[in-house]
Amino acid sequence: MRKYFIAGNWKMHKTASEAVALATDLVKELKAGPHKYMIAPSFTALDAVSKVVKGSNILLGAQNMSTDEQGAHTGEVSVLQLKDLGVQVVILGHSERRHTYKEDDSMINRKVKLALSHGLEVILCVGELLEEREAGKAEKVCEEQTRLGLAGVSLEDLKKVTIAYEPVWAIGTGKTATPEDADAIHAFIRKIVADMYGAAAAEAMIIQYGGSMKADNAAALLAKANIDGGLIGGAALKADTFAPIALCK
Ligand code: 3PY
Repeated sequence: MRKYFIAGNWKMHKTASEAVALATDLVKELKAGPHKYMIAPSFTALDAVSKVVKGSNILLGAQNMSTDEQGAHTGEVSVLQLKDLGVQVVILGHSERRHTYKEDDSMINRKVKLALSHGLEVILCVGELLEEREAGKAEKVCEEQTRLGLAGVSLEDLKKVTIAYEPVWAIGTGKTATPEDADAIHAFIRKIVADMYGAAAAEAMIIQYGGSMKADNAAALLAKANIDGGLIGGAALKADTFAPIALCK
């Protein structure tokens, strides 16, 4: 039986003090929550939020990291710096990184392997653009991003990977994939994982849905057999919109 993993991606929102206020509320509200939780504030708020979530049931996540451990990489943040702040999980390959900042699969794969080699958990995001879905290529795109993102990851390290299916056309648009559509792609991704790592690993793999998940659609999405949680954007920015999803049975 897989445990739901409900994660908040705060993107480029909130100053450090605003982030601390939200994290403080969430620590209280999710204290008795039955699922696995993570919040990912901006880099600038990680240090402050780290102190708030320490010892709670909420993991600290980062939204990205460099392909390199250290060096001359102006503006980048390294795995060592994240670990030093208490970060436990890193989101990699988010569609905003892939499409706005032109990160390709080989770059994302380097990041995945580096994060895992330092003991971080990884949320690997995959998902198709609207034109790819309309051209019947959603499965092909998700397969490629899954296979290339996980290339070279060992079966042991795979236990620290969550996959987030985020149809790009449903991100920040208010559109959501129907629970049936999302479940079909999740099942397909699970099949790819089975092909790469075997049936037991695929059965254990947590596959989150991301893309305008909110309180009024979360229960229907989470009721589907292959949807094991959510990577939540806009609705993660307030305790009264995130907590109902996080506490959803
Ligand atoms: C969204 O739901 O908008 C997301 O991008 C979550 O990562």
